[in-house]
Amino acid sequence: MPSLTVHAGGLTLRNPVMLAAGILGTTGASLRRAALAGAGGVVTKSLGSVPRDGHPGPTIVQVDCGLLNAMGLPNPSYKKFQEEIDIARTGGVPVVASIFGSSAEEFAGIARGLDADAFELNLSCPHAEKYGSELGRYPDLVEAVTGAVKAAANAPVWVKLTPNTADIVELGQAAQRGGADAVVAINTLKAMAIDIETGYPILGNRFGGLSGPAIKPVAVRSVYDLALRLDIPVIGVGGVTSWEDAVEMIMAGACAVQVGTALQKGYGIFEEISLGLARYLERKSMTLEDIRGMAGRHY
Ligand code: RRO
Repeated sequence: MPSLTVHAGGLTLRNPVMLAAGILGTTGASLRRAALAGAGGVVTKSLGSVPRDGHPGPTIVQVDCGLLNAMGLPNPSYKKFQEEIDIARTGGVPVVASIFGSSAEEFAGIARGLDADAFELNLSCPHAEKYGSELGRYPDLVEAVTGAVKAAANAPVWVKLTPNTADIVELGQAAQRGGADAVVAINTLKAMAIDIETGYPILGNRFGGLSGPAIKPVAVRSVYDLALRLDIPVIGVGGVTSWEDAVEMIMAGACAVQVGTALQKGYGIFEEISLGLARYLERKSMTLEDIRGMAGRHY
């Protein structure tokens, strides 16, 4: 079987199929389980500087084409999560801490106080006042936050970008100027659902983020544009459900992919995607490097 090892944004991954932020990342045990099930790396639920309950329920609704969530950044604070990261690390793969704040200083403070294998800056949650895309849609703020965390952190810094913008490449370029080791594209698309019997929005927060198969073409296009224009690696996330999706994302230019909503199928998804990817490469007599960015070389 061809090697699936990748060097992505300052980390070495035994395979390019990672657990995405926000899914099963709330305990060390579930992160470890994803690692033992075959994930090449795992990302925690986003961590802030103080404990947070999140939005009122309902916080998740299944729609025809994917999943709509407005969790609202619930987390016990980064200080209380260090022991979970230490447990997650016993799974034997890199543990990436997703972090959020409302200013460059708050982000930097968390990165300084947390021991993780890399940081993924959440500059893209689509539905939290003062956080996420409320900062992350401004290139100057993306650059400032990235620069502050790079100066504070002793681990690689990845920046997760929002698709809820006119030009995601501008945001990627800002992250690159700030010194990011990689960008991660994309977070969820701002969306909503309405109960037609009552006329009420279904989510407690009214608006939420759409994930799953519906957003995969948006993610593929975003990864493609970013990979063509940036010098730093791009990690692809958004609707990856099968090994074919992973191949498509890598052909768009991704070094690695993250799987979130498809975890509804169970932990077996990691091995299923890795195995499918390896068999595909073997059948085509190609390596991961051969197919990475292939779609961009045809024009
Ligand atoms: O917690 C959430 O509601 C959430 C976050 Br932090 C995010 O980045 N993306 C998302 O869809 N939901």
